[in-house]
Amino acid sequence: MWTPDWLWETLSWLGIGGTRAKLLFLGLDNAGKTTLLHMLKNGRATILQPALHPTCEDLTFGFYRFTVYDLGGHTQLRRLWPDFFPEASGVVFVVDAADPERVAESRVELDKLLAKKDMLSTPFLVLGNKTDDPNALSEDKLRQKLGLVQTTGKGKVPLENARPIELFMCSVVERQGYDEGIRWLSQYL
Ligand SMILES: Nc1nc2c(ncn2[C@@H]2O[C@H](COP(=O)(O)OP(=O)(O)OP(=O)(O)O)[C@@H](O)[C@H]2O)c(=O)[nH]1
Ligand SMILES: [Mg+2]
Repeated sequence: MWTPDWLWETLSWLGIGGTRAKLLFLGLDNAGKTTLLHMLKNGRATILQPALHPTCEDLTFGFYRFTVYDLGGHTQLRRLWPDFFPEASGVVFVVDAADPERVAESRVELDKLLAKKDMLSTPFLVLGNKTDDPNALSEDKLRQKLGLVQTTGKGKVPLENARPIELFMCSVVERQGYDEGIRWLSQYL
């Protein structure tokens, strides 16, 4: 069962716990990484330019405090991603579910990340973003296309030997779905 929000917030306010985990926001350009970061930090979506360089923000999410590295998804910026792997407590990999033609490219990048030696036990939250868009793939279709058929499970699942990985569908602009995903990820940090 989930810890209720009020308890997390009270513990955080009392300064009990509240580890600062390092999260990497990864995924193709235009997936919605920076929109998510701004929503988590400021509670609203801002009009944003594509990333020109990696950025870093501290934020609080209930009981947890995160340092988030938003690394930018353009091809040139993807080359910088490995520099951040050794530090990562967890990865949030954002996929534009409303751009089915680029899901295969997302899968290539995701598979490369999952195979990296320095992240073999790093938990991965995959967010299928933009469910508000009528072109968005269903969760089942996105799972198939990303090869995420056998995943950890969405509940509070005990850590076994396998790396935790799960797909959550979301719409950042409509503030839906990502909270559950980040809560899920937090239990493994
Ligand atoms: N419809 C819809 N659009 C979204 C959503 N989230 C983000 N967007 C839009 O997607 C576009 C790209 O968002 P960004 O957050 O800049 O994408 P990014 O992943 O940071 O891209 P790079 O910085 O290039 O790596 C913007 O026009 C956002 O407004 C969503 O939930 N629904
Ligand atoms: Mg960005």
